[in-house]
Amino acid sequence: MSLQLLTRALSAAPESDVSRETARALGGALLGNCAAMTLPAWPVQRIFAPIFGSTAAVIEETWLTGLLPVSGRSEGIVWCRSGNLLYGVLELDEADFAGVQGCSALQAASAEAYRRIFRLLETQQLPHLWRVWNYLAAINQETDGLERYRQFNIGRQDAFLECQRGATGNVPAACALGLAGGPLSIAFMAGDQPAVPLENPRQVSAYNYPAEYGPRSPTFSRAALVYLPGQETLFISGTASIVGHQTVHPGDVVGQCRESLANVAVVVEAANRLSRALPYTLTELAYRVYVRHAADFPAVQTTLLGLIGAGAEIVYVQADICRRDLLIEIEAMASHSLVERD
Ligand code: 3EB
Repeated sequence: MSLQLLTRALSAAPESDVSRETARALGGALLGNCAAMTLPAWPVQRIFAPIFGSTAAVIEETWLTGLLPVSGRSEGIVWCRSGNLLYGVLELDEADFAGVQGCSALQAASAEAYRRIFRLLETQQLPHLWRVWNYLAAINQETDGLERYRQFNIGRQDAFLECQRGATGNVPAACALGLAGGPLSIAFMAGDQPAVPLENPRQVSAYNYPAEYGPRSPTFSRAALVYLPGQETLFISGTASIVGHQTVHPGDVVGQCRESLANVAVVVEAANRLSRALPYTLTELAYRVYVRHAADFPAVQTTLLGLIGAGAEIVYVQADICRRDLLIEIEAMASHSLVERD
């Protein structure tokens, strides 16, 4: 059993079908101008957002596994399972959730999305949600007196509580970004073993954020260590320029890059204290970096390459970060093999 992330640059042409050569794809993501592309057979999260720093129109990320996957559909979730590992993608159109009393359509859709995910995981007897990728339109827009990210947080937390999962401590690693349009899109990875959740000692845990950031706290951990036979994988959540619970370096994208990466480094240290494998380093991580303003990309790239090194694997995407004053967010992952010890 193994899990490996393969990242490739593609042209946007419909005939540039994604790697059909592999029967061992669990699922993945397409980032960029992918609207015309033929979709692969496995679950794929389409992230319709400009990508930077690549001559390609589309970046394809595919999770490869060591076992032949089994796929299925459940309540709109397209999922694929390989051994005791499951990846799924769910897209919900908010318009289908309008009119629920006392609740915005986005809040209702978010709660329903997570309820469906939890139902699938119970049915598949893979109850442990490890990592979630959340995308929604116009994340910073205020409707009915509440920013849409905050509406999403209410729906998400409601579902965790309703499904008896708790909304603190043992919660998945995640990211939540805004795109120009499109459905509520959620991809997730889950397994039969609990993840080891990690927090960042420089930051208040997101699930303990004070009420000034919204009526309900976000439900995610700063990172997760997860286990497959012979392998440990580190998922680092979207990480921003936040110290304590406050945004630092507002208006200063280079300062925010440095602070975000300093936070990633602290999370890597936390991971290394609990890891059963060899230590993780910043240079070996595979990164996805979200940049709010296209004009900031050159400064972001220069700063991060200076800090991480020119060999770093970094995909840059234009997206809105969940606080208006945040200009960038960094997420990352790596896998290490586990060598049996006496
Ligand atoms: C933060 O630290 C920045 O709501 O799932 C990062 C990762 C952020 C995940 C989420 C939000 C989320 O609060 C934002």
